[in-house]
This record gives sequence, structure tokens and C-alpha cells, in this order.
Amino acid sequence: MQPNRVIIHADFDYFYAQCEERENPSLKDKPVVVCIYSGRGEDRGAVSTANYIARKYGVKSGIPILQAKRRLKDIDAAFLPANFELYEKVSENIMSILKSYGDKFEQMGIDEAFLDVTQKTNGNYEKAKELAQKIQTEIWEKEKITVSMGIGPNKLIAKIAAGRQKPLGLTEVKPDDAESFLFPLPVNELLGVGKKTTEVMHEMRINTVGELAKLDVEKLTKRFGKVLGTYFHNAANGIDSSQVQERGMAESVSHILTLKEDTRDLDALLEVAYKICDDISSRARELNLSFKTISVQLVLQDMSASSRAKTFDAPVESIDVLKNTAKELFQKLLEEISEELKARRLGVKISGFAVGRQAQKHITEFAKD
Ligand code: TTP
Ligand code: CA
Repeated sequence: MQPNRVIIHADFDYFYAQCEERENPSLKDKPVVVCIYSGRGEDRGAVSTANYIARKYGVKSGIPILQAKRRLKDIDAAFLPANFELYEKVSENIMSILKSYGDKFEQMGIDEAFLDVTQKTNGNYEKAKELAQKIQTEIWEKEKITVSMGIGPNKLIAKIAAGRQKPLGLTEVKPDDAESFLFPLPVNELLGVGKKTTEVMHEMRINTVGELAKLDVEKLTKRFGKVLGTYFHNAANGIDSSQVQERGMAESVSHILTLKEDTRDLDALLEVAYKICDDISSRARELNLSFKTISVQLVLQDMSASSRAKTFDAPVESIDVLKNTAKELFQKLLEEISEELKARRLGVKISGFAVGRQAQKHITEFAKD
């Protein structure tokens, strides 16, 4: 008999703000607000996320920065611009720890992932709990970031469980406890039940997941259509057979770096660009990918960005082709951009992937058999 599935969902706590606290521990005991500035004037833009101290003042993702400032008036709070390079790097490190523990791994976004640990734990929830604690400890020791986790018999339940206790929460829902866990929750806790759907459900006198679960499925399909109605019915009853799946091939591999000194000297640019080329081509090699398109980008002192790309008819994989093409493209870019401005940042990207020679060889060898 197949063991019960055991799925872990990991969700990093107040992620961007926590990265900022990690870099600067003096922020830890005050409100921290990570901002995405629109560039259309001082303090214009939206809050990306906030630490839990700031949330006590009503500051949360999506509200205008100005509103957050009003809510934290006269309070010693830190308003910081988002530093995506940092968050992406921390995310990458944590994801590779998570990945090493799953029979199967699926990254859902910058700070969320599913692990299928059915085989690793032989379907045993005690073992799964120990494993989750071990992963949390390793992530803390290596990255100094807290991650909350949910354990359940499917992705739907594991995800809801992960959001129940934060930070560093661990919530376990065994198959037999699925109904008592889900039924008291408000319907909007189910993925796909947004603001509008919640209103409609309230009109139908459905407030909790349990009430939704007991409703005749035909009433739901009549109101929401067959696909959604059936989904709501199954979800409310804790039924979800979707698998934890590796994501498909990346669409591009790129890297962007800030120059030590602003410049428009080709040799100085190429010194950095060639390092990026080495980095991205070794990543492509690891993934056994060849690529058709090479793009380069310069971000100038006024933060405007210009780019140029070249696409080959057939996929290439040689580092020399990559470097020579990057050189040619940067030369052209320098001729195009305003003479007044120097470059601050530069990036190189490869895309249009095909599976590389090694894999092709495997396929042809296989075909001969
Ligand atoms: P979330 O997981 O929604 O939030 P969080 O990690 O900040 O907090 P929690 O502890 O409740 O999980 O989002 C992950 C990151 O995505 C978040 O740190 C910042 C970013 N984000 C935005 O930039 N804008 C948004 O509207 C949301 C919701 C998130
Ligand atoms: Ca999160």
C-alpha cells in the first residue's frame, strides 16, 4: 500500500524585512518598512512588506508609503528601499537547503516552497515533524532567517497550516485531523477565495470552510461554474491531489552588478562583464543548457537602462562566443548612450535555451537502443 502523502510547505517570515534585520541587527527592535519607490517624487510608492512590529501599527504590504509614514508618525521606524539583489541571494540559498531535503521540491515564489517528504519519512508524521525542525534549524544556522512550516497530507492543507503560526511556526495536520483543522476557518483562507468570492459566499450564508464543505456541490457549480464550483467543494473538504512538481526550465540566466566606479571605459566594463559571463555560462553548463540569445544591459548614472541583444540561428554554448558577443554589444551600446552619462551597473543575460549537447547525446544513444 502507498503510504499517506506527507507534504511540507515552507513560507519565510516577513521575508524582505527580515533580510534587512539580518544585515543590520540594530533594526530588530523597531518598525521596519521595506518600500518600493515609484520614482515619481519623494515618498511616492508602496510598502513591499514590514516587520511584525510595524504591522502592529497597521503597516502592511501594498499600502502607500505616505500612509505608512503617517501611521508611524513620531515613532523611531526604519523606511528602507527594497534591495532585491539581497533577497534573491538569500532566497536562493534557503531554497537549495530546502531542496536537499525533499523527495520532490517545488518553488512557488521568492519565499515559498513545497517539499514532498513521503518517502523520506515513510508517511510518518512524527518523522516529518522532526525533519521540519531540522530544516528550520539548518536554515537559521546557515542563513539566520526564520521560516514557518506546515505539514499536511496535501499541498492545500500544508500551505494553510504554514500560515497559522508565525514566526518560526510549525503546524502539523494529520490526515485524520484535516476536517477539524479546516472546518472552523473562514472561507477566505482557501486559495482562490478572494474578496469578491468571499462576499458572494457570505450572501449564500457560507462563512466557514465547514459550511462550504457541506453545501451541495451542484449549488456551487450553478453559482461559480463547473471548474471553480468543483474546486471549492474539494478544497473545503481538504481534497487536493495536485503533485509537488519541479518547475520547468528557467527562461533566462542573468546577473547584474554595480561597478566599483561609474565609467564608460570599455575595458573597465568588460572586466566586470567577463566575470558575469563566466558565472552565467557555468550555471548554464551545470543545467546542461545551450542558448540562442545574449543580451547586455547598462544602467546609467540617472538610473535609465539601455540594452542590446543578439540572437543566433542555432544554440551556442561556448564561453568565447559569449564573451566576444558581449564585447560587441557593449561597444555598440556605448556608442548609443548619451555622452554625458557614465554607467553604474551592468548586466549580461542568456536566454532562448535548448538542452545542451550532453543531453542530446544521451537521447541519441537511447534512440539507438
Ligand atoms: P509574503 O509571504 O506575503 O509576506 P512576508 O514574507 O513579508 O510576511 P509573512 O511573515 O506574513 O509571510 O510575501 C513575501 C515577500 O514578497 C515579502 O517579504 C515582500 C514581497 N511582497 C511585496 O513586495 N508586495 C506584496 O504585496 C506582498 C504581499 C509581498
Ligand atoms: Ca512569507
